Amino acid sequence: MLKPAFLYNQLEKHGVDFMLGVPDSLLKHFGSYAFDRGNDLIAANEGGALAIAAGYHLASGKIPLIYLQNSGFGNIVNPLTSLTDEEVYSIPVLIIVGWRGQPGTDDEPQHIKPGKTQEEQLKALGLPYTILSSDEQQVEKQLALAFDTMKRKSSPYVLLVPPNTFEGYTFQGDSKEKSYSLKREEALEKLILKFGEDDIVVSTTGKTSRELFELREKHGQGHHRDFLTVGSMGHASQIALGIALQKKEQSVFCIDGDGAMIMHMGALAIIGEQQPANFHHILINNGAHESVGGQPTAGFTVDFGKIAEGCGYKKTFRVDDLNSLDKIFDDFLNSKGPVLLEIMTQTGARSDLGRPTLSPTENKSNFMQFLLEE
Ligand SMILES: Cc1ncc(C[n+]2csc(CCOP(=O)(O)OP(=O)(O)O)c2C)c(N)n1
Repeated sequence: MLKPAFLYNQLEKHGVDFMLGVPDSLLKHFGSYAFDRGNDLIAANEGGALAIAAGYHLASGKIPLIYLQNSGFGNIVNPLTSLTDEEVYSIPVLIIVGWRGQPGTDDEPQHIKPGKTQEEQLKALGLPYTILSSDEQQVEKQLALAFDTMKRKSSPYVLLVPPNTFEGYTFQGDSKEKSYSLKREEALEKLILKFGEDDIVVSTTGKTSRELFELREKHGQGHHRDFLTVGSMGHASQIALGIALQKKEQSVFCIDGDGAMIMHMGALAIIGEQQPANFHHILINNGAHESVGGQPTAGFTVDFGKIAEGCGYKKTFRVDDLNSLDKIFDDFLNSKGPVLLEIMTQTGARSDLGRPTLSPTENKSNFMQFLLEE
């Protein structure tokens, strides 16, 4: 296995002094190592990371590095093809991509298609790439070729990183980090006990949906009311909006994460503009991309309440303990939407947290049956 420090030092030898990205579970050891060494810029989304890197190159002439999970590859295709591409501005950027769903490995359904098509996508885009080795000598050679190619062609180069490439590294974290006493799972448990039989729930990507699934099991509530957004990070609120506009007689609850909300924050503007009266947006804000290693988001520096109000939400609430959640919940529920409830929590999850045992298509069928029944 490859030591994150080894790759980091090699990159520094090639003159890389600007690294940023969107966290990924496969790259968490490298990303955390880089973060702890001062590379503390986490982008809103992968396209944003590439654009920031392009700006850095324009201002320094040097080659930056971005890292991302292949789920987010779609988010960089636009700036890859219309900004950094050789036929446009021709900007060199080293792009490290965590290869979830690599053929021959076991992974969750939402990672199968991105994994299976990853190499074909790179070929179709004409992007030079290599599969990162875990052997140090090999890596040195691979980097020499990557930097030579980037300098020669003045365009991006991709290092694809298969599962289990990196040795472990324990994230030291952000010293600015605040801590709240409430756990995400405790907040979710309180919420599902408050939701009614007819309430529709759309939950965000990562551990929120996994915890929601297990809590429904624990309380014998069934899973038919929940749409688990296992992929498509940042889009849960727009799925919920699409539902809310059709199901005006039912309350729709979107349970979002701070990383996900920031990833596609424009969604709030459209919810505010559409004014769905039945739209109840719940943000679980732990200030981190907790599901993939805990690297910080801008969640604790953003005033989400003000943003939502500025976008046209009718009312916003913010709580950081179960008592306050209890007290304000009826007001939140009975307020005309769109409304936002921000729940401040700590990071962390149970080590034995499982994954949904229903497939996405089973989830969809049960959910649609619930939505379409008279
Ligand atoms: C487009 C995209 N980029 C990255 C990922 C990897 N990913 C899965 S969950 C997650 C973190 C989500 O953070 P947040 O919404 O704050 O929820 P938390 O994990 O903290 O509960 C990330 C980055 C992804 N699934 N899709």
